[in-house]
Amino acid sequence: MKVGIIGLAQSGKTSLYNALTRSKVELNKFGGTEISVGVISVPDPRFTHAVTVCEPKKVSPATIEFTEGGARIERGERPGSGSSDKFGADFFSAVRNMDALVLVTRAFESAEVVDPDGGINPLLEVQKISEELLFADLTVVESRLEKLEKARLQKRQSNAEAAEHSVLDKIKAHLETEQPVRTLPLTEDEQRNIRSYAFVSGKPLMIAVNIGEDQIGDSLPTTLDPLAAYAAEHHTPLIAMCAKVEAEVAQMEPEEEREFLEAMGIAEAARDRLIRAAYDALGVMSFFTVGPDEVRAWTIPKGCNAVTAAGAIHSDLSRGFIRAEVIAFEDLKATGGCWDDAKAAGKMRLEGKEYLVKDGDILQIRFKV
Ligand SMILES: Nc1nc2c(ncn2[C@@H]2O[C@H](COP(=O)(O)OP(=O)(O)OP(=O)(O)O)[C@@H](O)[C@H]2O)c(=O)[nH]1
Ligand SMILES: [Mg+2]
Repeated sequence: MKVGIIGLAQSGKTSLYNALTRSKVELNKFGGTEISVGVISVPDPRFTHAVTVCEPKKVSPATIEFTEGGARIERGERPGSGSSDKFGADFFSAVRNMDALVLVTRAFESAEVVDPDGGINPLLEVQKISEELLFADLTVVESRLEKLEKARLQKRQSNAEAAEHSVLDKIKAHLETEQPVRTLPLTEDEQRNIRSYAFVSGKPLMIAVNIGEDQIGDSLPTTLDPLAAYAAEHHTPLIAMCAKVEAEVAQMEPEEEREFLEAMGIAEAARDRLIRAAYDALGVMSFFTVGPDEVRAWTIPKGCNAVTAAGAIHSDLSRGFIRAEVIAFEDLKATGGCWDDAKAAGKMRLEGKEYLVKDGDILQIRFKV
């Protein structure tokens, strides 16, 4: 799963990247252009348990890849100069191949960092970037529609193009009401028709509001009420974190990090909260394969059936699917052993193609190709 970190200049993107990936990328005062990519393992107590009881030769947890740096947006010049924030072409190419986006917005006050024009306004930053994402998609849609329309008038439009035309018409109308592609309900066929466009406003979005050290606490500072209302209205997860502090403690050993966060009144690291939000926003879950050779976590869409899950492992497994052998995680845990012990205890079920895989299920696929 690829997650891109975006946001205006000096909002705390690199700090957040460092916090998430436990890296030490230098904070460049004038804005760096280098791109950082970091992969982290997704912490999951079920996975940890399976590793403990199975003692496998190889351990393959679920991972998330964070990308930062290619999607920096220059803030505009001083008020009255007529220029606005700059979204370069590289911004959109960086964003296009991500599965989800984290939008960092600045709420922290700092004497060391120049305030944005018009003062600190995290909601405005979010609105600006969201508008740009919509606008980028609208530009793509309009230029494609122009070509499709020409073909239609010349009566040389294929059926596939006609189908594409009608979805793009729908999307255009939706974007013109200032709503992102993400919120437009589309059928599976329609989604397939437009997949190659990788619309940027269609990507699951999370907002990470970068609060100051003095704003850390149990509840969101009231100054963020408008942002919270916006996030709720747009069904967008909102995560408040102090990137500077989180980046500092990310350099510690996990145990020490937890103690430090606790002492500062932070119940859970931003990293863990963000991972959960990403899973929710993407609508994905995990199943596991376990054994003495490897314990591995697989990421699949929620509500997917056994044959689709098998296909996530290998296309041969979905093609030649016979049955899925399933052990519920709780059953594996209760027997205290690995696959063979749970199976010997009668905890293994045989399921067919249509079985809806549950979060945490442990699978073995019987297949023949
Ligand atoms: N006080 C305070 N300062 C912060 C916080 N987060 C970031 N900063 C400071 O803000 C400045 C910008 O942080 P970066 O993480 O480099 O922000 P960025 O978005 O990557 O900046 P560019 O790459 O230039 O666009 C640095 O000087 C940070 O130390 C915070 O939570 N509190
Ligand atoms: Mg940076």
